[in-house]
Amino acid sequence: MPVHNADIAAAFENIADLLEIQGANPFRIRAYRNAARTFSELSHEARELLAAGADLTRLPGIGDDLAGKVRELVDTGHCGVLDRLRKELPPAVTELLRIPGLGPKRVKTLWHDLGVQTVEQLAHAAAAGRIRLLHGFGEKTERSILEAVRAQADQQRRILRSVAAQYAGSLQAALAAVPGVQQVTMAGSFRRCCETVGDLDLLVSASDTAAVMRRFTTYDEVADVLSAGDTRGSILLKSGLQVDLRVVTAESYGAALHYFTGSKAHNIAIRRLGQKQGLKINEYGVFRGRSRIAGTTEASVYEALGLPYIPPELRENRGEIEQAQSGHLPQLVARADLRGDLHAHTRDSDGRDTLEAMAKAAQAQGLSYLAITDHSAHLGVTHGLDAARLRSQGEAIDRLNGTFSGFTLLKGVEVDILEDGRLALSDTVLSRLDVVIASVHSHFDLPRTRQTERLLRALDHPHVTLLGHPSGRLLGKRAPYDVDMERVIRKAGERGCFLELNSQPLRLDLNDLHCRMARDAGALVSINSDAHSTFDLANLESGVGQARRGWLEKRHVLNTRPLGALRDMLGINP
Ligand code: DGT
Ligand code: CA
Ligand code: CA
Ligand code: ZN
Repeated sequence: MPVHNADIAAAFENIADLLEIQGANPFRIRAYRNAARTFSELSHEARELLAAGADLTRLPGIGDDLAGKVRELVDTGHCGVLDRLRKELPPAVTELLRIPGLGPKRVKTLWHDLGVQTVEQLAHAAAAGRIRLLHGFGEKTERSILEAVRAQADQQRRILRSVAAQYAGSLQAALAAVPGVQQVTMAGSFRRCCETVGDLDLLVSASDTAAVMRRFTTYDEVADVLSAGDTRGSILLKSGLQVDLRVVTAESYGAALHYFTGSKAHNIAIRRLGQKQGLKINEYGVFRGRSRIAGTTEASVYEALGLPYIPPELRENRGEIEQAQSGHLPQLVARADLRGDLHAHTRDSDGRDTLEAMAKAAQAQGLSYLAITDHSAHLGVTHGLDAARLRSQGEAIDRLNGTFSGFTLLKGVEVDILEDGRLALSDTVLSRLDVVIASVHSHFDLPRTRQTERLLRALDHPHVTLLGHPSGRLLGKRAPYDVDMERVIRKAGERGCFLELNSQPLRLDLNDLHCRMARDAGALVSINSDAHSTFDLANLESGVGQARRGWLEKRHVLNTRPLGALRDMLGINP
């Protein structure tokens, strides 16, 4: 069974957790956590990179030792260190660490004093009032543990789209290889480019239905076959991801694709619109009385209703049907529209690659400019740049730019927004740069009014170009900070500042609704990779998916501008 990046990340997270409960060296623990993050965000499968002879030590935070463990996992499906740790500790104990408020010390106490080893046992103990009796715990802690357990149960049912994509690809390929298969598409929330998916919905058209079902239920990553009929089935993959399959004839493929792409709200609205025109719409086609008038392609379904094709990212019943009716659907931005990227790190701060390597990779991705925006020197940021180091990086950029043709590195920084909204670098330093990204990396839990004032003040700063990852959320890990985002977005529009759509799979920040708010407020959005290595430039693809969900067109996206126009907009001298 092939090992996916998500498996590697999970193994490393597990090792880190177990080491943490054992009270191991914090640096060692951090190394595993960083490695887990690297693999969970990597857009290429490690096993494919290895097969292609790539050197994994070029990835952020991966040295020889960790690269060796990845190879071991890929080759054998096991990791010796993890197996050993698991013998020393009950594995479910690590799940307790994921409950907000429970660190290794408390987990150890719960385990030793109450024998609590699983989240379920934890919930029982909390409900029975046994936790408040422990040393270092109180009634309040007990209550928040119970709440956290419930919140986590809701959250954990969904997985990142970028992670699901790793499983989707190989499954689709396996089914596409079955003789008689014509089309294979991942429908559902996956096709609508949602940030997270509850399950995968696979649609296949084939002449031999039984062969497709056989291949599906015997796929080598199946943990459990939940159901298997003639034309529909559901499996649970070993990763815990559920996949629903529908097999249809080529004739009704379009209607089925429309139905299973959803969203449910969009489907219902479309069906209602059909009813008004005397049409019946279901997953087999569009019918007038007994005659079938459309359904072979998705476009034909919309056409039968007198509508233009509505892209999947818009299908949330958020006004797209009305806009389609009046001929005002947005012309959504596409990856090919991006001319550059305004957020990237190098090994000068916490990135992995050199200026030159980042430039080459960006050029290979079809970009004509890349802003280098390493972190500012500040408390808690490792290797942040101060004025002197920024200056010498700028000189290196000038030298390199002299050697490129058709490509330009821009000079920038990602500067911390301090607690009170001031920036961590002086005006003089900032004024010399082309791109200043202001980001919050601390004090996430200020009260709403103070957090809002803080961001507004940062946007008022004359040298700020972009507000970085504006809400600060990490999908499934950290909630957005409490801030009046509407006001922040309006302010950016008024001030002529730009808002980042950070494309890291864990961030995708701005979210879709905020993108749309930015569009309405006249604040341009910059779709940025926030690359910490050359591999991460591929993040831009996810960012574009999110931007499309937010109704953004090419004109609403700052980095669709060619360099000359961008320079004019940012007031940079060539
Ligand atoms: P998810 O899986 O929670 O991320 O979201 P979806 O949108 O993929 O939802 P899912 O997997 O339950 O169903 C896939 C699509 O099938 C959904 O987007 C629309 C269609 N569908 C499912 N149930 C219904 C229904 O009761 N009525 C209609 N009209 N469509 C449905
Ligand atoms: Ca789904
Ligand atoms: Ca489903
Ligand atoms: Zn960054």
